[in-house]
Amino acid sequence: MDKTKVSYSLYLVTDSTPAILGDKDICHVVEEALKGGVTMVQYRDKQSDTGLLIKTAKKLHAITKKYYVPLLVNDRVDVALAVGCEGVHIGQDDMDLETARKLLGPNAIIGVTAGNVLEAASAVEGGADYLGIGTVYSTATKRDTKHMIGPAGVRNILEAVAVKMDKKPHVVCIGGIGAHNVQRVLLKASPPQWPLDGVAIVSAIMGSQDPQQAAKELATLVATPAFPL
Ligand code: TZP
Ligand code: MG
Repeated sequence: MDKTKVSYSLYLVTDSTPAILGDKDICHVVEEALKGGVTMVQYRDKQSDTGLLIKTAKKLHAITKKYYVPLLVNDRVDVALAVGCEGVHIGQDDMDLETARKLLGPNAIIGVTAGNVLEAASAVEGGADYLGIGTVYSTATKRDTKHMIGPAGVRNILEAVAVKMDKKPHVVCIGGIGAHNVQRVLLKASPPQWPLDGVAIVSAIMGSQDPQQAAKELATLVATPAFPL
């Protein structure tokens, strides 16, 4: 897959916990979301052991490939390598970007979580393909988040990094985003010199009883810029 052709506009991040996935099948939910229009998928599973992670990631990869959508694995470079999927998403406590790039190679998509200017600048410097900025709003999906930065916080980070760096990787934001606020978030979080490419979403799709419809609605909203009122 040519990583320069990838769209970051509606980025689905999975969750396997009963609170969000319930008794639904992860592969079914992801396929429905792909039919609805998600453009990128991250397999995020903090509970399963390595064997199950690899097994599930392989199944998900067989599905995402049918839709020409990249699959990334959260945290685990070893799982991404085992599966041969398109990349990884690493946080500040995971494997460092330089090592991940060495292991995965130049064609892999590597995304990095950034919650402040320092983290974002170092990810840009290190050659991240995209930044996942957040947490935007408080969310039950990630309870360990200490502070929420809001759309203005995302914008401030991008503005500050833009003046220091020539490189501008793709950027999405994450945390508490759904159909009710996605247009406002994109509008308020995007500085003119470095607009967001899209949003990353967990519960608004994974927790929906109709993930295809949820993704469809979000895809339409993301493609329809809000008016600055
Ligand atoms: N990182 C920051 S917030 C978050 C992650 C993985 C979870 C976002 O979940 P939701 O359900 O889209 O608010
Ligand atoms: Mg992580």
